[in-house]
Amino acid sequence: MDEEHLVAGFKHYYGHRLGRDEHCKSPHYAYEALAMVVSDRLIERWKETYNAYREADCRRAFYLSMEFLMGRTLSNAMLNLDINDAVDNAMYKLGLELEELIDSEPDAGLGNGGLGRLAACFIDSCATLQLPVTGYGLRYEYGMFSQDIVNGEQVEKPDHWLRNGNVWEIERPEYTHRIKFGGRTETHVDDFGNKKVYWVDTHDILAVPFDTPIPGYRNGTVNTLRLWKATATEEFDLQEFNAGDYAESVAAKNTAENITMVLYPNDANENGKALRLRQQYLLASASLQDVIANWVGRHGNDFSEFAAKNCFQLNDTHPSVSVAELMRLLIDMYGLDWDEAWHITRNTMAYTNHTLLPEALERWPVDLFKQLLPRLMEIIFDINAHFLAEVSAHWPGDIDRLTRMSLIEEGPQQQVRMAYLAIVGSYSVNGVAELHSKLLQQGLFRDFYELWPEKFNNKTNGVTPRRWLAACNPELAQLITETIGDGWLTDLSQLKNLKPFADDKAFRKRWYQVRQNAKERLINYKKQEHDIELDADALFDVQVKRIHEYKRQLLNVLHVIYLYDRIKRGDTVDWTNRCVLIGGKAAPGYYMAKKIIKLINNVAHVINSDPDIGNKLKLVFMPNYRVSAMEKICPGADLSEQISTAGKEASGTGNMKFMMNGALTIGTLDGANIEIREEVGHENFFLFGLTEEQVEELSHHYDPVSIINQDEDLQRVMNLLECGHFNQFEPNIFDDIIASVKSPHDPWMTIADFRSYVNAQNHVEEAYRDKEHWIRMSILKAHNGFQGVS
Ligand code: B0W
Repeated sequence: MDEEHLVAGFKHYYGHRLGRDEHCKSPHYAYEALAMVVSDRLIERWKETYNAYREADCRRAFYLSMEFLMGRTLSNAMLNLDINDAVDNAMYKLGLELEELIDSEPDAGLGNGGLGRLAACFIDSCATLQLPVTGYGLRYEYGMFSQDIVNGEQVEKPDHWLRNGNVWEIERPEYTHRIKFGGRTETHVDDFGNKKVYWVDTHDILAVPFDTPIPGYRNGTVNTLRLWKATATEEFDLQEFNAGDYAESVAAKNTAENITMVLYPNDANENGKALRLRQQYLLASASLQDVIANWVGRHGNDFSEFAAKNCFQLNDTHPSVSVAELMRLLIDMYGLDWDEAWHITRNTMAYTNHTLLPEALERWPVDLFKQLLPRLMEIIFDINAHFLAEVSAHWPGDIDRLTRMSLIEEGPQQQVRMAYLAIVGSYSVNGVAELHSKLLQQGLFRDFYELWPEKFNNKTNGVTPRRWLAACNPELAQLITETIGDGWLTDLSQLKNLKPFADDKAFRKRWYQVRQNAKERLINYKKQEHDIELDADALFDVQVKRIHEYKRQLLNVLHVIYLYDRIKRGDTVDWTNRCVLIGGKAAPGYYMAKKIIKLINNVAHVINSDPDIGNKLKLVFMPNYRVSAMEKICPGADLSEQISTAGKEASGTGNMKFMMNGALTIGTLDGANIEIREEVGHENFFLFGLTEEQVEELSHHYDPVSIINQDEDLQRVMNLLECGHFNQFEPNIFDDIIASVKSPHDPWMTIADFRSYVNAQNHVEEAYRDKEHWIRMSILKAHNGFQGVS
């Protein structure tokens, strides 16, 4: 771990493994050599952790997720191994800039947004808590697309993150599993009357695992993230080859490998492609076979203790075909009877729901299921038959309820309701914030809650303070550690010990200075991409997250236009300079989200090029928002925008990252905002907007046009939009946006919350002008110790 060994290791890899010398100018190879040196230091601990869990024979959990939004690995690994300073010195000796090497690592962007990042934060925290948790996911060749902005519009570019290899992963072909698709089932009854089903004539592929080490924080533990890559089976190649069709054989290989080629970029949006179902089944089947093979290796075919020793956490419904797959493996492959297998399944599966949005609730057509996974479809029908019998026994004669609760939705096209399959097959169902869990119980899953109230619970999301404070904002982390010690890194509640220091003038001064430095770094980071001057004294008002109507980036833009209009009218007494930074990707097929990006860019262009506006107001769209960008952005924000329509954002986790770094929040009573506000104190949170109940009530008689007519400021904002002020040479391009906010059916009720949002923003400005007061709030906000599950 010391400097000399790090230097020697680096030289060895750089010169002998990568074959580079001092003539090589690309920082990429230096990054690779350093990553190899650091990775070496994880391997022994990794093996030891594996053996320790084996010996302890404790209960193990497997986090099944279609997304792991890991971001970069190097700086997190260095932090957790406690070798930051040694590496820094070693690189200095070698004449290298550590920062530049860190920035050479491509993000592992194997996720869309909050759901994928939550999976990444969880496995990090589990390693720190020394919990025996393994992540199972897919090794997409192409991660989340990279976003360019051309003429104000989003252009997607494929993200071939593995192009230059991946130093952190280890291929483990010895744990390959075979996955079946297609074919048909045959039922045989033996001489004793026992029924056995065979799934035959299948087109198989292989799932090959690649393991990534997940180090805990300075505790010797290294857990595993195992990602599956799809490949063709060998005999498939051979058959075709012998038939003389070499080219056909290679093409078939491609078809198999396509399955893990690309991440679907549809965050909380419709997703109905057969390839996606193949991905889901591959994840479910490979992971379950893996755990079972390990079990059988140790216990033979005795599954009596399996449920007591294993649990599978389903990250939303995406891996929920696991419920049926575990039944198939136990019954068809290991000869258990239905009741035994069902008992095991129901005691090992747990399901986390992440959204109430109807468009994100997965349903698969029965026909597609039958064709792709015929055996699984039979099992789902059987599960449904048993389940509906249970419902009938509970509510005799209640046909409506049977129809509502059936795993199969009837209609012109029968569909499998994946959320219901997950609930029926699990012992635990949780939402991700208190409000969200309550709404699940009272609304979406009400029938199921009435049947099994004991299954339902809440686990409010959390984020890892190692990546989101210690690693991304070392200066602030250092100040905190100097003040209250370093216990907060593994026990966030200790941050409350900072509270008395909010009254200490010298501490406030240092806090302010550290935050200003972070703003300067953010300004420099932005300057590399944009040629725009931002003023570090201005209020940095940031909204970064996926672009979605419910998250209401539009409300933010309406407020910016309102400020612009005020400046133009000379209404600038007691003005607070403000830089509004917005970033996020739109699902490629989401028309309105893409329009919103275009609007932000057009409004930004008008404002930033108007000499009347100057430093009073800037609007910047930050392209290609991703994990590594957030690590640069969140330390430099003053204000975090969490402004979703109440009841729509299940939790939100960006809010937590900003608050740890000392930003204040403007937000609605939605998702985890509610709990954050309780923790930090109402006076340290800028609240606005309708409550979830008010949204629901208003939806019956919502009349945005009359709201506009009664509000002069809003009228002016709408006039600017409607007269084409922001699209002078692009007529009508924003008509759909204008129509959507003016529609009485607008589910996001942007207009309804405009006035209270503007008022809350006025309070923000007032508070920001009182510097001492703002710093106090920043300290209290960051450090009242909000702690979700992290
Ligand atoms: C993500 C992807 C897909 C898909 O690819 O089909 C579907 C749904 C999601 C999704 N993401 N559903 N909810 C989320 C976000 O999850 C995080 C973590 O719990 C929450 O903080 C967000 O509020 C929620 O929108």
